[in-house]
Amino acid sequence: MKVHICSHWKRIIGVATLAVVGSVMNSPSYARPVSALKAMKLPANSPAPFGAVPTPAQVAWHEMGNYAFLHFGLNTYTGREWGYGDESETLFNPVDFDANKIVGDLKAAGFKGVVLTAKHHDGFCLWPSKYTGHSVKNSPWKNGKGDVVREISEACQRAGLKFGVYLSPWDRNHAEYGRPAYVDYYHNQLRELLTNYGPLFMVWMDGANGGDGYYGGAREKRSIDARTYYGMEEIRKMVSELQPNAVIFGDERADIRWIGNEAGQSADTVWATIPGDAVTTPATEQPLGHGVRDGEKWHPAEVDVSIRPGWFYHAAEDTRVKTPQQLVDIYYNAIGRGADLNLNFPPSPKGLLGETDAKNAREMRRILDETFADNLVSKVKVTASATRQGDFAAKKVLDERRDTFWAAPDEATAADLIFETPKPITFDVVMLQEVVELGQRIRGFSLDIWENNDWREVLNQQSVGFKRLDRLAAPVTTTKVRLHLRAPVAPVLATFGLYLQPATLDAPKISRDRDGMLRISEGRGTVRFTLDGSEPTATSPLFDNPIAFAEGGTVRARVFDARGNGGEVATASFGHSKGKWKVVSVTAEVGPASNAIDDDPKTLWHTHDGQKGEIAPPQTITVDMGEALTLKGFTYLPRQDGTTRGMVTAGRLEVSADGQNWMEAWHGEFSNVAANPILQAVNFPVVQSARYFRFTGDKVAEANHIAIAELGVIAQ
Ligand code: FUL
Repeated sequence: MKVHICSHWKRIIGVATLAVVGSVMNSPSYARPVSALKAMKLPANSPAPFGAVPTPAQVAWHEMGNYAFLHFGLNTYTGREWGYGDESETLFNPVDFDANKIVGDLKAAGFKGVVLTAKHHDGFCLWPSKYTGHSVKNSPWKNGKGDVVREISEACQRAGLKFGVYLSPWDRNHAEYGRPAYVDYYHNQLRELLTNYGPLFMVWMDGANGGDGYYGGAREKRSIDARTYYGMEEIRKMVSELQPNAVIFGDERADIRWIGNEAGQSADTVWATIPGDAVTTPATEQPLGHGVRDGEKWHPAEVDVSIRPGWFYHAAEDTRVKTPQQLVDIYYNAIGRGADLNLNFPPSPKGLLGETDAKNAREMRRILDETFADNLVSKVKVTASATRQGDFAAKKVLDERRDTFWAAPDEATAADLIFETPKPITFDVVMLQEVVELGQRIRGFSLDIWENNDWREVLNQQSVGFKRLDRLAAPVTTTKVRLHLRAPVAPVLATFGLYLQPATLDAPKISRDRDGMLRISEGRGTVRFTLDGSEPTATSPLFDNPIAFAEGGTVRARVFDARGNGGEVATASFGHSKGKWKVVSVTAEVGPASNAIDDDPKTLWHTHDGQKGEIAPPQTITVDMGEALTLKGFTYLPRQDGTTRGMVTAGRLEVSADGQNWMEAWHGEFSNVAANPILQAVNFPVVQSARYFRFTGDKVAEANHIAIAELGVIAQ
């Protein structure tokens, strides 16, 4: 869970002042830095700004476009996504840590900055904070003399990348968490980071809070009200005094909002503004994902997503690194909706990025660079149906500059720009940019191409903002393009571009039916595959007919063209096939319990009766697998339909040989499933022989019932 959830954002209208809990700021020991950011110089007779506009720091952030997240810490060594707070500092020992190499890999993939998890929810600090012993200074790494924050920040400076910090407000280690003393501690830590590590472009404040934790040995649940507890006004003040060029990621009191999911998705329409009094809301509600048109506050979205399923490094995910094409899709979802992209790379326990991670990111960059190298209309004739007096000619949209632009006269709230090319052009990507300094003005646009002596519409959308990118389903060819813009005031356009994506060999589709037969779709070429986790090459076995694959494992497949060029690698992991499985019993079911073992992620076992209400956790399902298996672990797929109601966040798995005598094989937490509902693959501490298993969902993210998409086992 990323943000403080308040389902009725209107509820807090009128709350003007926020309680600042127990924090007195010491005055900084050095001269106050001055903002280096200058507002854009607007040409004479520019239209008046419309509605909310960004601050200079927000503009600088928009201009970055993409930066990289680094999730690194004790979770890297424990395999967890959320540490409990009781992990030993001695686990941290990245023997090959090389900040220049990490930052160099990110720079090569075109990232403009890095945000490092200086402290995640487990409270472990990657810098030797003077306010806690729970940090690198008590680790064996560099004999306790190391400082990851310093090394990454300096590597960024050397490489010309910007640097930012993630400082988790929720701290499962600190004894005083939940009380005023912790707020002082948090502010003190923030001040250390704002003061000692050079210029920062971002302070990333996560909103997650699962309640329970170690808390100095208390091992209990602590509840806080995130609206008032952390002293946000004080934090804002400190950041603006000590790092005036930095933006804060967080709730509506921050500068940058969350897009509402950790899957790299966005809606077709995304507004950069929100109502001035809004609080952040769950992903499914406005205004988090979509923003609100004509909102009073400029509060643009960041798309944060990991290149792997989890945020931290887990060796088991080495084969599940997102492919270059998946990363390209994410880029369009983020940058193409006026958001920035914060793509996470988790360093390994040795302290380096995964090779595939760095390679796929570079390949993503190559595809994007090839696409955007050539604006097919950059030198063509452009005319506008109406142009404002002054230096606003239509051709200004082709000079790639945001500070020179086309603008309509005040009386025109709709206008057309027509681009005529001397020779036919073929394109499948459309790019538009507004002048955000003049507000998000455009409410709708469409694009027509001239075809068979008539106009044909190929695109029709609403929001533009800092940048809009759309990909057409297939390339189109024409000699004339008409862009129609609508706005409540005179529309303004900074840049326009048409591009053609390079051809790629798409990844094949891998599937397995309930009887355990494996299928791989053909694609344009021959399909080669591996079952040992390695990348398929031109000499890997050919896939032609379905093969029996009941025991499960990892399948990787790739299409090769006639010249032997390999396309994108598809990877799919399967547990043991569920063909012989039956539900023996269930403590309650409204959505049938069999839905949890039907291999269909869309159907749910749930206990929410629309008429009678909710049946509360804990709830247990018992499954007969039809044969004795040696189990290394189990899998749980949280509900995938975009809601967190009834989503299990903690549970138990017991096993039995005869269905009578049971033994607990695992119990624990499914960390971060609410924000990132990926497949949870849990390894048992000890391998178990069993024919039966029973799963109990103990805690849920929201509401008071159980909802489960799928359960499976990992057999030897
Ligand atoms: C989430 C956190 O709970 C995750 O662990 C991760 O840090 C992600 C970026 O934000 O809400």
